[in-house]
Amino acid sequence: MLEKKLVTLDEFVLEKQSEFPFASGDLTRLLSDISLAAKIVNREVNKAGLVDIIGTTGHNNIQGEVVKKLDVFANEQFIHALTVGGYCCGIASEETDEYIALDSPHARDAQYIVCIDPLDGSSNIDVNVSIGTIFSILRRKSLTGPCTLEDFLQKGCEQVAAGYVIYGSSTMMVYTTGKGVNGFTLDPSIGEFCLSHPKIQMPETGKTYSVNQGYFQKFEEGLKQFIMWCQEIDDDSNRPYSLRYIGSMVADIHRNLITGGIFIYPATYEHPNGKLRMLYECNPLSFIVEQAGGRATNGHQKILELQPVELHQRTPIFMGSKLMMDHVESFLNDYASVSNK
Ligand code: AHM
Ligand code: MG
Repeated sequence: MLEKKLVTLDEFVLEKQSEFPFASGDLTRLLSDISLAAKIVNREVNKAGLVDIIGTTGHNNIQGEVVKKLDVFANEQFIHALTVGGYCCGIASEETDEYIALDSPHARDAQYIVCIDPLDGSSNIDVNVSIGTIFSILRRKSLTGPCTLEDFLQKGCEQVAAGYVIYGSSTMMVYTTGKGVNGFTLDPSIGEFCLSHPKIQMPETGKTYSVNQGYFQKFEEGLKQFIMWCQEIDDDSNRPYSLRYIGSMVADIHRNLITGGIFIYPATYEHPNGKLRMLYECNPLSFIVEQAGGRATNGHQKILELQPVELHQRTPIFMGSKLMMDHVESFLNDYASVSNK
């Protein structure tokens, strides 16, 4: 019997390049730079528990190298890979206050901008729970020379590509270039991401809602009502739903993408813009969810249509299976006039 041929991420991306007329190959190389950095980060994530044995932040490890906090390490790896690659002219990272304009002769005139959260779910790093990397790729607006802030402040619908890496029970990279969503699992024995989840489609509805319910009292009335509705017993709609909240957005979204569900990080009365960042958390994951057939909004407007005005802007976010999104939005609308506090 013939064995099925493994398709690696690099092969797949290269093959798909032909779907874009006049493609220069730069996006292909950019994705390859990101996946290389992800493999290096994955190696360190897998060793995270050994930090207690070989030293902690600021201490020397056995090789005499300084051991860094993983999120700092991940940030450096992605920035390094993108800088030496030379296929993007600027990077915005959750870990750096200002954007980085790359100024090597090649990078200055590169066409792409990358927004990245190098290691999301940082509170889970020390406790062996899944964490992730999220990235968004935009085409620059300025024509040439060093990139500008305006190059970063683009609506999510302008994204050329977006993806995430989940460092979980296995490591996966999931990405879209606006023609569906595909997932690749890292085979550690050959060090390659291999196509494992082609054409991911999010189920129209699910049985899972993901929200930090500890903050229930701080939510707007419509959301409280939706959560109580999720908990009601109703055989026809398969309720009560299950609450699953990992506190790592990538992991919560990944599960919901595969099995159906809704993820919510809403406004609270203290934080009207919620917690999550538009450019490198909400936009890329919304692009993926929409490409897989789901929806993503701030409760009222599509995330991908919001105009960012600052680099680290936050937005409330609701994203998931279509029918569950319809339900939550109708609760939000019905109770819109009930004041919070
Ligand atoms: P981080 O970028 O500091 O890691 O924060 C983002 C994370 C998300 O992955 C997750 O959904 C959320 O913060 C959890 O926040 P909370 O603990 O408030 O529920
Ligand atoms: Mg983050």
